[in-house]
Amino acid sequence: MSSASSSSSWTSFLKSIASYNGDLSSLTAPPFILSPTSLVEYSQFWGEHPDLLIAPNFIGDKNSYNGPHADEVAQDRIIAVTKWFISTLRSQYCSRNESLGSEKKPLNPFLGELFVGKWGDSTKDQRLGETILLSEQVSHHPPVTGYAIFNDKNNVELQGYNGIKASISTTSINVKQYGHAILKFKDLGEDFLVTLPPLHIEGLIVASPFVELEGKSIIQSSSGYISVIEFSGRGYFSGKKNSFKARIFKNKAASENKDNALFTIHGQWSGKSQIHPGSSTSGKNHSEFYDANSKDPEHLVVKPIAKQNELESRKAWNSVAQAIKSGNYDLIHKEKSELENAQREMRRQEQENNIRWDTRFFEEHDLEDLPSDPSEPSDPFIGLSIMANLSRKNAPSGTANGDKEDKGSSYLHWRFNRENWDNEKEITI
Ligand code: CLR
Repeated sequence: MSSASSSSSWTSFLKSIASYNGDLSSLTAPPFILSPTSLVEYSQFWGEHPDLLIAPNFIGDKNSYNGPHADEVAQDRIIAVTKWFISTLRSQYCSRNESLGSEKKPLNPFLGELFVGKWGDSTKDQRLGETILLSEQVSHHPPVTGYAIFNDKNNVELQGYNGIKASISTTSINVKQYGHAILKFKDLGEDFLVTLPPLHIEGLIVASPFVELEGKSIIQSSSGYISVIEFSGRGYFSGKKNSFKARIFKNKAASENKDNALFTIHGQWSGKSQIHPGSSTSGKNHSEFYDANSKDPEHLVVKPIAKQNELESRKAWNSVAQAIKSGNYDLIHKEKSELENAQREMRRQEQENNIRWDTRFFEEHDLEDLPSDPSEPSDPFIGLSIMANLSRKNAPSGTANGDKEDKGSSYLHWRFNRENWDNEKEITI
């Protein structure tokens, strides 16, 4: 056991977890477990392999759907999207352990907090072009982050939003994700829906927390093809941490029977994985799918703090982040309270004047009903969730229609408004 785990501050943290009230941000964690990074920054982990994100755009073209190789092209694209998705997981779920030694408690973003930046093009032939990230805290209570990652050269756009609900068991924190991502290849006319897996945090007793994924993620293509990705950790079917098995099917109906898998991919998302044709992973006929350690993540380029707007995360949290780095508990508390009190005062004034904070780049859409006029463009989530038999309610991500979690009466989902970005005057990349 580390000295941290026997410290009284960790013991009292574990006790505060035991009396958990549903709001993770209310846990008073000891300084050594606090991260100087706000949760609004986590959207960047979707884009740290721009080449893999854009790769499907180079497979066939818009007309491939009608050509003799239509099936091949659609299969190659869903395999490429699955590879990109697997490539995001190491950044999403291991990067704190790799850079800070353990999972940490992120700063709880304030309403309207922004995090923006770009990825350059690291290819020799410059076929990728620049990719931009816009991330915005669209709700504070409960915390919800909206994001858009777009590449105009290739007409590719990923957008989504995230929220979590956590519950506590004796040895772990269990987290369900809410929200989804939508990946659009506008030149190909093909869209993908990506659902977010549940996760849990282990290692609490020994004061070195880490994330393990569980359950599944679904990637549904508008071509019909579907990729079903199952997660498991140490002690489950493979015995290795960060394990997954992804099966690619012709469509949702085919996915009801695992023997129908056209490809089966398995391995570790934080390490190596293999792809096998068909539904078995025992044959010799396989090749490497992805190696998470073969390629470093490409980090987002963010303006220096001096050039940032007051709403931008690193500028707004700068003094808190400095205090966390210094490990001075009283200073952390003082700096944090200052920011939080200013926020409370803003909300109070808004209420007094009967106004509501306006989100900047994202807006909520009610997706309960299909558009009344069928020629009206509808949100891709509607068609894709119908194809995959997924609920459109605000249920945990990936909830199937009729599932026990498929309840509630809200069908509101956060969507990116590109025009708002095109007309933006104050926030620059
Ligand atoms: C946020 C959305 C990202 C993926 C992701 C990765 C890690 C998750 C984070 C999400 C939500 C907040 C989270 C974090 C791991 C730990 C942290 C659950 C889902 C909690 C709030 C910290 C608890 C404190 C322990 C470290 C003791 O795309």
